[in-house]
Formats: sequence, structure tokens, C-alpha cells
Amino acid sequence: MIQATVSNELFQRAQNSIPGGVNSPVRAFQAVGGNPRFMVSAKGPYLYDEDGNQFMDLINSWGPMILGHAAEVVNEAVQKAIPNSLSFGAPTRKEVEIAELIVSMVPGIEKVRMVNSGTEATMSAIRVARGYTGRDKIIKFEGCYHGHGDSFLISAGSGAITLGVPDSPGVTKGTANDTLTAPYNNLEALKTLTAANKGQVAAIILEPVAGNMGLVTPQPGFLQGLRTLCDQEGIVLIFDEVMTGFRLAPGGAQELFGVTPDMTTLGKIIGGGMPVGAYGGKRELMDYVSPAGPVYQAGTLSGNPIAMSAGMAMLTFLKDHPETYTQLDSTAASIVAGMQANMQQLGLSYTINRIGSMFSIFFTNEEVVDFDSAKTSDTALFGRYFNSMLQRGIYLAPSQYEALFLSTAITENLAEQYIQANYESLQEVLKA
Ligand code: HOZ
Repeated sequence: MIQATVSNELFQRAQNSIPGGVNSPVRAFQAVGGNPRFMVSAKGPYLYDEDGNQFMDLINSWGPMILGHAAEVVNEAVQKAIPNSLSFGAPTRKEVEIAELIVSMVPGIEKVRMVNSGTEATMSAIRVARGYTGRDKIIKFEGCYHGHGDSFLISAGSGAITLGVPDSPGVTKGTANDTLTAPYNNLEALKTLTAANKGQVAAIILEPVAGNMGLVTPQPGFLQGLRTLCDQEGIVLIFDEVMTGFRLAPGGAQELFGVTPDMTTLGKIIGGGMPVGAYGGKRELMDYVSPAGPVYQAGTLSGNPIAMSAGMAMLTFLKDHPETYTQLDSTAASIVAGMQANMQQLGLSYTINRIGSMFSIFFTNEEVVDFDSAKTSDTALFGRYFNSMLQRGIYLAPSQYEALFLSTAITENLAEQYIQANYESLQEVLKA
């Protein structure tokens, strides 16, 4: 049994001064049972907690640590930037350079504005879409999560599902009424919805690969169909690539699927692990943003020099090393093949969805293509599996409704260890 005495004490203590003891709900482990582990450090493929335990990390800060923790290329850039002050609240050369780099890598981005989180990016992107089109409504998909902005907490994924509050109290009826929802991967339902709200929809926003109801990939033709519909109806198509940007390909899911949105939101990885987000898109849309245009959006910490240095180092590395993606894909493919072989041996047929270095196991025998099918998963079983893997030194996302993210620090050898732990954990939870 892995010790958790110090983490347990800290969690207890945290309850007095932090809501629920954590600064982001999913971390509280409520969806899987048990108490969260409090981390001290991480290096390469491993996290180390307050009790001195080592865990192989399959979250990687929900994506950004794609090169493993404390990657030298990023750390060196941060260390070099620190002596020059942590914040100016004035423009810098680095902001120009990272903007140019992002524009050169992401097909749908001609201009980009840096912000501090994915939530800020999505909130700002829909404001621009509304300002540009003069329309109020937006369409999002059930089970997709776009951060905690009011407009998105309707049928939201991630922690909002886990904690049973997909439509959060505190969101006004007016805001909720302006957010329409459709089932993911269902073009017909979307066409009906847009027809019923003709001329009123400013934007359709989606994760081109959904990662917040577990991993759900777009069905063939879905993204292309969205593109056509948006063109026909004058709707701004927004890809939320906070998780998939620079992870599935240098140009994100839009490069992989060959579908270019009007706007893109980015986060996590563009700060190399520091708090950064960005939104960008077509020149004519982005020129609506203040001070070029009338849509207001601002931030003292936006373009922060340390975060820009980390992000620049990360993105430059990814642009210069496309083999990173081949390596990640091959390790993820081995892991998933191993998990499938384990299931065959144990007579199980749970669903595993994977694309590149992101994957999810769903404890259901149904194909998972949308929120409804994701919800057929046995979440109690997932909780037992999670804890069994944790006991074997593997740190998974603490909810069925999240994706896993590999890093290049997870070697084929570690992949073997993972597959073995998966076998033992499946066996253990089946016995229970
Ligand atoms: N919203 C994140 C998962 N989709 C979790 C963030 C966190 O707890 O760090």
C-alpha cells in the first residue's frame, strides 16, 4: 500500500482555507474516491508526492508537458528570462516572435492575441464572434468543455460532469438562453438547430477532438460538415484547441484533419507549462479586437515575459522536431495495443479511444462517439481502476470524463510497465 499520510494531512488542512481543499475541482479525486496526492516535484515521466512516492504521469498537466516534466529546453529559457524582471505590463520583442511562430504553425491563425488561460481565450473568442456578426447566440456541443466562462457551463464536460453540475448555478438565464447545445458528431441535429435559429448564431465552438468527456474523436466528415454549414450560414467556426493545439500535430487538430476554422483558442502548451492562453484567427475577425477594433479585451499579465520565453522554447522545439509526434504516436499505439491484448486475455471488451498521444479507456462495451455514449461508462468501475493503477505507481486523470496525455519521456520500456499495471488493475477490479 502506497503511503499517503502527508498528502492526507495537507488535504485535511486545505479544507479550512481552500474550497473543497483544491484550486481546481477535478483534482479533489471526488470522482474516483480517496484523497488527492500533493505533489512536490516532477522530472521526465515521473511525479513525486509529499510522501516520497513516485508516479508515472499520464496527465502531464493536462497536456503541456509533452516533452516530460522539467524539460531542459524550456527550463533554460525560463532561467534566462528571470533576471530581466517577471513582468513589465508593456510590450516585448518576445510577444512579436511568439505571435509570428504561432501564425507560421497554425493554419487558421493569421493574427493572435495572448491571454493567461484557455478560459480567457474562449470567452474572448466568442465575444469577438458576437461583435463581428452582431448576433448573440452560440452553439456548443454536449460534453465539450471550454473553461469556466458563463456561456460554456451549459451541458459542460470535464469537472462539470464529474461533480454533477453541468449547468452551473450562478449562470444567468439570459446567458444560458444564448447558449444552444447539440450532440457531438451529429451534423443532422446541428443543421436542425441552426435552421431553427437562422440568422441568430454568432459562433459554433467545439473541441475538434473532444477531451473532456473522455477522448472522443470526430467521425469522418463531421468537421468538414461543420465548415460547410458555417460558411453557408455566416457563422464563425471556433476550434478550441486548448488541449489538441501543438499536441496532435504542430498545427493541432486542424492540421491533422485538414479543416481550417475561422478562430482558434489555445492554452496550456503555448506556455510550456506556464499559465498562458491565446486566441487567434482570420485577420478580419482579429482586427475587431481592441485597440485595432471595437471588441474590448485586455490583461496586465498577457504576454508575460517568463511565460512567453517558456512557450517560445516549447513551440520552437516542436516545430524543429516533427519526429516528436511520430514517437508519441508510436508509444501511444503500443500502450493501447497492450491494453487491448490484456482485455482479450481477460475476456473484456471495454472501449478505448485514441488519437496520437491522447487516449481514454471507457468502462462500457458501446462505441463512444458523444456525451450520451460516454455516459454509458461504469464510473464506479473506473474509480476502482484508477485507484488500483495509483497503487501501482501510475497517475491517471482522476475522472472517467478526461483524456490521458503522453509525454516523450514515457519510453517503450515504461509503456511495458504501464501495460503490466493495466493488466493487474483490470484483474483486481474484476475480482472486487
Ligand atoms: N479542467 C481540467 C481538465 N479538463 C482540469 C484542470 C486541473 O484540475 O488542473
